[in-house]
Amino acid sequence: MTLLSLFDQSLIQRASKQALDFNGKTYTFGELEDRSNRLAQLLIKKDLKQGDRLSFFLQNRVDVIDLWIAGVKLGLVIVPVNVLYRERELKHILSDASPTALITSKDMASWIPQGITIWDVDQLATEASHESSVRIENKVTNDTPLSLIYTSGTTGASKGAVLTQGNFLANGHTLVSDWQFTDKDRYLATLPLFHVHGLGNGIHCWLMSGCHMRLTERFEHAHAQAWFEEYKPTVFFGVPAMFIRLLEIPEVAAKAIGLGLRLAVSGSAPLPAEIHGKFRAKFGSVILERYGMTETLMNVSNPYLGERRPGTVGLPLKHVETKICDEAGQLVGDNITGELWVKGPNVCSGYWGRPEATAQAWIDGWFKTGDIAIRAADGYITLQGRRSDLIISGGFNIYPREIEELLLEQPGIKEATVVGVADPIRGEVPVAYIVADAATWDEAALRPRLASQLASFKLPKAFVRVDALPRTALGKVQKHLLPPLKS
Ligand code: MCA
Ligand code: AMP
Repeated sequence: MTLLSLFDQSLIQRASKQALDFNGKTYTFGELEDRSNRLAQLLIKKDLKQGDRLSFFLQNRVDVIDLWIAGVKLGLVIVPVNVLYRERELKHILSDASPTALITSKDMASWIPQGITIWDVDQLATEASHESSVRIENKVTNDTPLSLIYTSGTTGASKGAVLTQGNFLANGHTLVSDWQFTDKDRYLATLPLFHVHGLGNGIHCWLMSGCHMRLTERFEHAHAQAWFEEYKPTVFFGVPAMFIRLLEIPEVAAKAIGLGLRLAVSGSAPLPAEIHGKFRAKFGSVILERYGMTETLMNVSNPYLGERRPGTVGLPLKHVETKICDEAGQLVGDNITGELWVKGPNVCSGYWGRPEATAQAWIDGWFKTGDIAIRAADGYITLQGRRSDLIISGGFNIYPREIEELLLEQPGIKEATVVGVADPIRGEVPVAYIVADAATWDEAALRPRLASQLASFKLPKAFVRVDALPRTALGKVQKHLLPPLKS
């Protein structure tokens, strides 16, 4: 079984079935097969070979899907980049992954560093439309890398997780069967396609099951009610911030939406049990929470049939082994807190060009997630935090060190530390505590400077000036001793 053979159950066997609507246009699976074939023909003419990296910096659009399917056929390595990233963040990823080109759109061009080969997405689509629609298939196996997805893992520097076709196959195949996808489903896709939640889960469940997908450029809470009412999805995948936004929908409308929604999946950040309860009361739909990582795709999920227990991430998926270990790597018993380790065909085998970071995270085939977890006697796993000081805001990850380093480059800032503070919608938002020269400190000038160099979700929501940062005798900042934010 290959990833493409599973896609073919839709691309070939359901060729005339409606597959997708996006921005008022509709596409059958057969049309997607042709579009990706034409793009693959063009990419070959542009001299791309199996194993070459090709990056995209795009909002959700059908061209991202064409690129992904063409990548599977040709054995390319697709490198997605978060659209909210700015020059500094792009520079790191693009110099690390060294893709042949970055596919982007004109409106995004101003954020792209000099010296990068750019292919305009619209021009590429026009060129591809003149190509033959005959399929080119390179010899790929389940071990062929398909994507380099950047994540910070358990340490600061952003690293590319090398995910293979087999990793995506294992993940998608399990989710389609465990979550009981059929070709009758209607999946509302608002998650970004540059992260594994929207891409690895959403796109793969759709293509493997042959269901229908309505894709939006992004999630916009002002439109969410209308989207649900008009499209009537049976399936929705979201991050907690999206479910919190959906609670703004009035009671009667929410009940009607909930009637048709057989599967609402939350992940990427903790879903407060309170939101789980409120959603159930309002929509009559019980959110299914699951847990994954970029490096591993999905590991643990509440069951489709059976108890979806609020505040927990459920049970290991059927192809995944899990264990909870202490600092020394020894198993701990049930109801004892430890680090979650995972193993399975969904887990990638390492970071691109970083043998040391790979050796630190993978031990005897087990991946150390850095997530702190506890397992109940009946097997349900609850996440309790992380070993690192990762902040998750609206489902996007923020590594404090990256912002701290940038702050220290700014005039007048002598010391800086960044922490996550609770936010009712996004879960957490970053706040900076700084020691700065009174004479040169200028917050009004600092904000736009940082905004041009950081994704918007990483921009500190407040700057708190303190006389000194609380430190241990060894100089490590004690974040828990920082003064609370004044409201
Ligand atoms: C968000 N923003 C965007 C986009 N998404 N801007 C342009 N294009 C986008 N696609 C910006 C907004 O401009 C705004 O910036 C801020 O983000 C919040 O937007 P708002 O409309 O107020 O949205 P919200 O209602 O607060 O909801 C935020 C969101 C967003 C749409 C839920 O956080 C989001 O898309 N999250 C999904 C993240 C995700 O897919 N994570 C999966 C990672 P400003 O702040 O300047 O106003 S994969 C993963 O974690 C693992 C593997 C897993 O388990 O899934
Ligand atoms: P990423 O680096 O984007 O792959 O993010 C992966 C991290 O998101 C995991 O290590 C967890 O800390 C977090 N995460 C994913 N799903 C959940 C969940 N359901 N509950 C809590 N945290 C989650």
